[in-house]
Amino acid sequence: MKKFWALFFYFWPIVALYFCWIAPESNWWFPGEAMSPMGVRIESLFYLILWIVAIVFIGTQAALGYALWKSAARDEGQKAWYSHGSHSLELIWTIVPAFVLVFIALYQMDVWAEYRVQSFYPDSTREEGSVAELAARQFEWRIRYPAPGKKLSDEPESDDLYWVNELHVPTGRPVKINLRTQDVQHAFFSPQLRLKQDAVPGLIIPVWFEIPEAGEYDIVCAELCGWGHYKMRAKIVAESEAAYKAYLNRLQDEQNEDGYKAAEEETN
Ligand SMILES: [Cu+2]
Repeated sequence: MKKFWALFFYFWPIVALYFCWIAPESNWWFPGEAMSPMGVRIESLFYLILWIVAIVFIGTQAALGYALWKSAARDEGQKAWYSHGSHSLELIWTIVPAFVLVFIALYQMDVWAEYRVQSFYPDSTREEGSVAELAARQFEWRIRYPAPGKKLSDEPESDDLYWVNELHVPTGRPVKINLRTQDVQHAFFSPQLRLKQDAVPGLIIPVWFEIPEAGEYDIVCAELCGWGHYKMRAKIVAESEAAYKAYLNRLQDEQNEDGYKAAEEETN
């Protein structure tokens, strides 16, 4: 009976490993492929950590299984054996994880700096400034662009362009946006870009990303911000430079349309 329980407890870590193994191919894993160069790097960091954890997991489970099996196979009459532990083993399992953690901390510094530290953002984004402001509020994303040819200012300008829940950006180059919130704390999350940043009341947080391929990418809110949190879904529309410019021009025309021109054309 003891052997049965030893095998029973041994079975579950194997099931867990099996599911981890088949998860990526069965699409239970990430929300699709990483669609930005930074996303690919973040994913490779994730996999590095996952591999380290997997090796430790397999090692500890194998040791546990060995101990379970050995004691299950022991004679009924055998006496218990007490130990005060092993000083050298304790040293090893303290020093090795410490080195692993320091290694991970140093290894991810470049990616982290480029992802989060403004002075490491791509030069072009610092020269160009932000292409748009993304302001979260309960429960939508408000987008403000500067008028074509102008730079985005922190305070709204009279000729700014507005839209809701659809952010247009050009493909193939790094772009920066200003993230804000108009009420509570929200979090800007784009799963395919592997990009996540809290929007904090009172702060303007610059976020940059680069999308090589034209298409639509999800934006969701990753901070439980109220009853309508679930519906804070929006999208990034990445399109060619020309299509992006045309979109802004169209937005400008629509926004400044006062009906006068159309009416004049009708009477002619
Ligand atoms: Cu929210």
